Amino acid sequence: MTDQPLHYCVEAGIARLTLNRPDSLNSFNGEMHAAMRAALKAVRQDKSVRVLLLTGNGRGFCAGQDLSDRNVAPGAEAPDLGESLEKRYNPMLRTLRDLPFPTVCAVNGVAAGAGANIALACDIVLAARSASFIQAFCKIGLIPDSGGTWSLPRLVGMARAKGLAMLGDKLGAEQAEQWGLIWRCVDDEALADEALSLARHLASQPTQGLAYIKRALHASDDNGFDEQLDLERDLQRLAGRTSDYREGVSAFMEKRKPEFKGE
Ligand code: T3D
Repeated sequence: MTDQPLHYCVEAGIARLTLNRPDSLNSFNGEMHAAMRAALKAVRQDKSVRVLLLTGNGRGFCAGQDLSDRNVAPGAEAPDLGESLEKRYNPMLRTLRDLPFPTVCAVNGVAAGAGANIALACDIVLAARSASFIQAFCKIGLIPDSGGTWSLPRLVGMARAKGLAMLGDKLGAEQAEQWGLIWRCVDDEALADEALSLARHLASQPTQGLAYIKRALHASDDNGFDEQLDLERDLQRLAGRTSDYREGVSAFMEKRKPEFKGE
């Protein structure tokens, strides 16, 4: 690993992003935000990318905002945290959530504050058994951001969302799986391999179809049943026009393994 705050590479359709400020548990400072912004822009523009795999280097996944970047000395002007969200966190979260292919997060250690909610914004979250999720915001007088107030009640229900957000307790990966906060918890030593093999599998699937699944599930947050049926009709129409649909049906009929191109 170099000392760049973020490592980014694309290989075999998988864009791999690794947060790399291990001494501060990969917390976000201005430099890391800039690197993330550039990497997400590159990911969106690279037509070869079919999956994003996000993880962290060292013993933590991400501890959210780098608090050493905030001047809270007596008499110092209060920082405009709204501006920080508007300019940095919110665009990152919007881009991450809207990527037109699956995003996988391999939570290798503690995920706290914005770090927890960045992980939860990914489509499929795997966590090492020793990892944990902490809505640390309340402990410093803040509210869960990076989509936390939106995703937590949807993932675990309001009672647990309130407990997590207002108590800021550490939620272990096993319990996070049991509560439905994440997809799966795996042994620490298996995390990297499992995440990569999941990413490889997804990269070999009908990417356009997966993008439509994502769009439909996201839209279900706002739609009523009728609107959702209409959306399913429209997206299925588009899915039925992809070459991967043809390939899927042909392969089934010919009793062979499909070769999806992501188109
Ligand atoms: O400001 C805005 O722009 C608004 C947006 C806010 C978004 C947010 O994310 S607000 C929430 C910020 N994050 C936190 O409040 C979490 C702070 N960290 C912790 O509570 C703990 O570090 C953990 C529970 C995550 C892990 O605890 P532990 O005991 O495993 O590790 P540690 O010893 O506390 O941390 C290890 C090192 O990382 C340590 O540095 P040192 O002493 O070895 O030099 C610690 O200071 C540093 N570190 C951890 N988190 C942060 C951090 N340094 C700066 N900022 C951090 N967030």
